[in-house]
Amino acid sequence: MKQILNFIQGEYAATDRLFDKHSPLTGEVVAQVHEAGRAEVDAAVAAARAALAGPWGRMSVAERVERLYAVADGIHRRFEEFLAAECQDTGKPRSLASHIDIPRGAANFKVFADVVKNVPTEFFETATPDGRGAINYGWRTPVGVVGVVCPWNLPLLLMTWKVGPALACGNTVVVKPSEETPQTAALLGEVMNEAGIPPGVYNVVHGFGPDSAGEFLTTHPGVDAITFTGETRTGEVIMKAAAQGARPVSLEMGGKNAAIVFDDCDFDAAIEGTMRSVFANCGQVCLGTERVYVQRPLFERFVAALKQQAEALKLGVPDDAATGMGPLISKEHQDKVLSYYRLAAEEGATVVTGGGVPDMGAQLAGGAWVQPTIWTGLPETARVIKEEIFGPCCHIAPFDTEEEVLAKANDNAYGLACAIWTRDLARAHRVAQRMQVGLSWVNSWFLRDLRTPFGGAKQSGIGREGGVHSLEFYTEQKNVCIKL
Ligand code: NAD
Ligand code: 6OD
Repeated sequence: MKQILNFIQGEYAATDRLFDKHSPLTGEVVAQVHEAGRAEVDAAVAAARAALAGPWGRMSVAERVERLYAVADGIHRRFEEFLAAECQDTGKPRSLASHIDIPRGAANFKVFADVVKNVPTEFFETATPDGRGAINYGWRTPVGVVGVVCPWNLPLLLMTWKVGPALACGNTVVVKPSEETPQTAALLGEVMNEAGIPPGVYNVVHGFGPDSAGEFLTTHPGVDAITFTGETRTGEVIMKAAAQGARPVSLEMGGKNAAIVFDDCDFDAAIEGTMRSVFANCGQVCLGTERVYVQRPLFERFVAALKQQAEALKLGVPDDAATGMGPLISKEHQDKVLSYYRLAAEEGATVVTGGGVPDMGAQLAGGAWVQPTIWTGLPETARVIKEEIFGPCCHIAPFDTEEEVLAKANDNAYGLACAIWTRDLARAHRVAQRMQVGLSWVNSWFLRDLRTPFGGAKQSGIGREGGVHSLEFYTEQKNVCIKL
């Protein structure tokens, strides 16, 4: 059986507490993961702290940048291994992981290396009473040991989205991957060694949240800052943990994102984009759409077209090039999504398509499969409209006016992202600016430029990462004032 080990001080570390990793495709055990206890978390944090004082802490920005480029190259060189590991852990189509997850894993190192290489510093010339003046400049130092707690939906992408900028800024990290997706974080340890990243700079501890590696890491006094991606409820717990020692947190959390389709849109583009935003990664994307609002003249046509395309989606295994959608991450998550499928019916939804479990044949019967699902007819107060489901499903509702749709789309506790489909440029700006979200896409979805501020409003997050915004979190900026 494949063994997934912790990675501490540049070496793989076994423990005597093993848990099973199940395939989302079949339910069978595909690996055993070595759970880190307090001792391993202590060792990882100690290694990360020691590395701050070692060669890593003394490296110039240029030297760090070269090594981060080498990490990016290493991911590309071992692309097939990362791809196989990610697909085995998540069950997602190879076509998706090879276009998004793995290339972004490499890009997250390259882009943030470029950011730190090119970022200017603040400089002020200051008048003094004696007329000689002073100069002031900003100087960035690493925050120290960063605890990185990750979800399972885009494992390598979201982990490196934190580790890339953290290392670029000179920090060291202890990563806690999701218990569902331990493999790519562990594999990255080898790449770090090959790229000449000193031991202790990148550490990985496996396990769960409460009373396990997640809690041990986030409550550890040796951790200077915590960056987290996951559910809002977990983020609240982590924020409390970070309060001990007044440590900074960056929280990227849940969403219940709206798509707004105006009747002047490019219809085919809106359907294509909405198909991706609802069903990509089996709906397990924090930025994904679960609420679609369509202007009334287009409503019936839109529902019919989305239904037709959802029914044409081929569910299948990662290696089949025809696969458009894989399974959910786990049986536990399948239970959650199916409970919302039942709730939608109880709340009075019309099921346009789906709503249950597909027949995948005997070989895949143990997997976490659900049907792509579309509903109409729910009141805005329904829980299915309000709560994050994180599955391949959406509710479509008609609207008449811009004011009406803004009020509906904004009436939610989350505020992560939205997608607006219109050819009216003035309206696009108006609506994008009035949406209470961190990211408004117009005529697109998941079109990413890593230099832009990324994060959520309301209960979707605290803080912004991306480009120079990541430096705000991963560095301590001091003012140096020199009297001339
Ligand atoms: P989760 O909150 O259940 O788990 C995330 C991580 O936190 C896991 O590693 C888990 O082990 C750990 N954890 C759980 N409880 C903990 C605790 N008490 N202390 C410390 N660590 C703990 O989230 P998930 O189910 O893995 O991911 C899905 C969620 O993530 C969805 O809500 C989704 O919207 C959100 N998400 C948000 C973004 C974003 O950028 N805003 C991106 C991806 C996913
Ligand atoms: O693209 C990114 O940088 C990012 N953080 C995406 C988040 C996706 C959520 O599932």
